[in-house]
Amino acid sequence: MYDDLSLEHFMSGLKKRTPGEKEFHQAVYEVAESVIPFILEHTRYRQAGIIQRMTEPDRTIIFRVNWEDDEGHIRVNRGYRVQFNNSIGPYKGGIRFHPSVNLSILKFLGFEQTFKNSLTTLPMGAGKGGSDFNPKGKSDREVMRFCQAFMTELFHHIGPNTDVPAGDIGVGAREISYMFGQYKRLRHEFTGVLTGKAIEFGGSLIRTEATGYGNAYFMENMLNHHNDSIKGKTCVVSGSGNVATYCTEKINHLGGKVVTLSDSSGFIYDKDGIDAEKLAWVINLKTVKRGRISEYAKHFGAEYHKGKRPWGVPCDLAFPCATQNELGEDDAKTLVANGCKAVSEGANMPTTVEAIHVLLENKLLYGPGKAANAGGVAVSGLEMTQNSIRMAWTSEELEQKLKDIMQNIHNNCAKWGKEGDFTNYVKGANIAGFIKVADAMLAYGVA
Ligand code: NDP
Ligand code: 2IT
Repeated sequence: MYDDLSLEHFMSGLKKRTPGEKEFHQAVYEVAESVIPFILEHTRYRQAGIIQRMTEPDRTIIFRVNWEDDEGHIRVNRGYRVQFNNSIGPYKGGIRFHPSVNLSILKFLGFEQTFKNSLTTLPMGAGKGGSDFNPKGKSDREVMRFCQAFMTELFHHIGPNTDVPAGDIGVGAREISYMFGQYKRLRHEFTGVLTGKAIEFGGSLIRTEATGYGNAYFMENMLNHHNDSIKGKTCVVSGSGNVATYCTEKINHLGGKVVTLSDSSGFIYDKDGIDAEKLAWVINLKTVKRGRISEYAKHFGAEYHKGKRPWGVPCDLAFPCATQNELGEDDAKTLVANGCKAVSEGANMPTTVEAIHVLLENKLLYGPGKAANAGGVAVSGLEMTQNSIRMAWTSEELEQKLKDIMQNIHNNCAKWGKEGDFTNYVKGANIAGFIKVADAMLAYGVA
């Protein structure tokens, strides 16, 4: 049945089965490019149809969410949970609230999560969920009512040993708290069913910082592996949310200088660097005042470029930390022309396939999100462990564990991605992530 396992034949079958799911096709293509040649060398994976099974979620739950806004109008949104693969642990992955959310985006994210969670070495399967609800401009009470309504359906499908969601775009501490409160009320049970909780009710220290810190550590690992480091480097970061801000913080700790941040309206360029004090101001702007990054330019007298992304600013290192497909082929060419040496992805799939090819052809060090941003879900895994043993580790212990996990992910990717003197981290991450899940699936037989 799987006689023709060429990339083209496999992708055309996938596209026929999932018409219109362009982000999902893109995520699968990026994996299949490196994993299919590996499968062709290892017939056990081919005969068992592992890649065909891995690209079909275990199940997808889609539901209506009704809620009432502050004016008393009834609003309707769509909720989702894609339970992608639980071969190596309970489904695990974030929840995204953004108007662009659709099945294709959640399937791409759930698929990526399979490899990412495997790379952490912790026992976590893969899932992703969310809604087309837009939290921007909503009052706290509206967000609360939405989160409660969302959880009123979702709670049937999740549990601490079944499926453990967390945050993603538009879902931070506030939303996790509202959802956890509703789960606890509906189930009449206090369990670690969500990660990213507040410290008072079972959250883990360092979880808030983990994705951004982990991404900076991944970059540092790639550079160290090639006899270099972040110290003294000019860095361009996109986004100004959870991942972007804590990535900036860790770059600062490691001696780099971050000169840009962005949001969906534009980017700021601060040639003097975004130091700890300015960063604290940004975190307050984004998490408390819920304002726009343009206000930074006014407040600190920096440049603001409306409607633009930051990739044209000359840099040594680039850290896309906002959203998918935010770095295209022309942006990659600009980075190369400006002498950029490495790209490490805090966001999921921020770089298009064409842009990845440009980076690899020009021998940049390129850390794909499934490896470079795995620190977030890794500390989520550590939050699950702490909930299970009913104890809490210290910040120092957790940061050391995060550092060790990122180093281990790096080394595993470097091992499988070695191409002479060059390290192809895309190939490395895909193959290293694939093996653990594939071997578990083989062990279960046809299940
Ligand atoms: P936040 O909601 O905290 O921040 C998102 C940031 O990205 C904001 O600055 C936002 O700007 C910007 N952004 C969102 N959508 C777009 C868009 N369509 N175009 C331009 N800018 C956009 O989310 P996170 O920081 O948590 O997530 C950022 C990325 O990191 C996502 O790809 C997410 O999947 C990934 N990630 C997150 C993890 C986590 O632990 N939170 C873990 C691993 C990966 P604006 O305010 O204008 O919308
Ligand atoms: O993309 C991701 O890895 C996340 N949004 C975090 C998932 C998690 O379960 O912590």
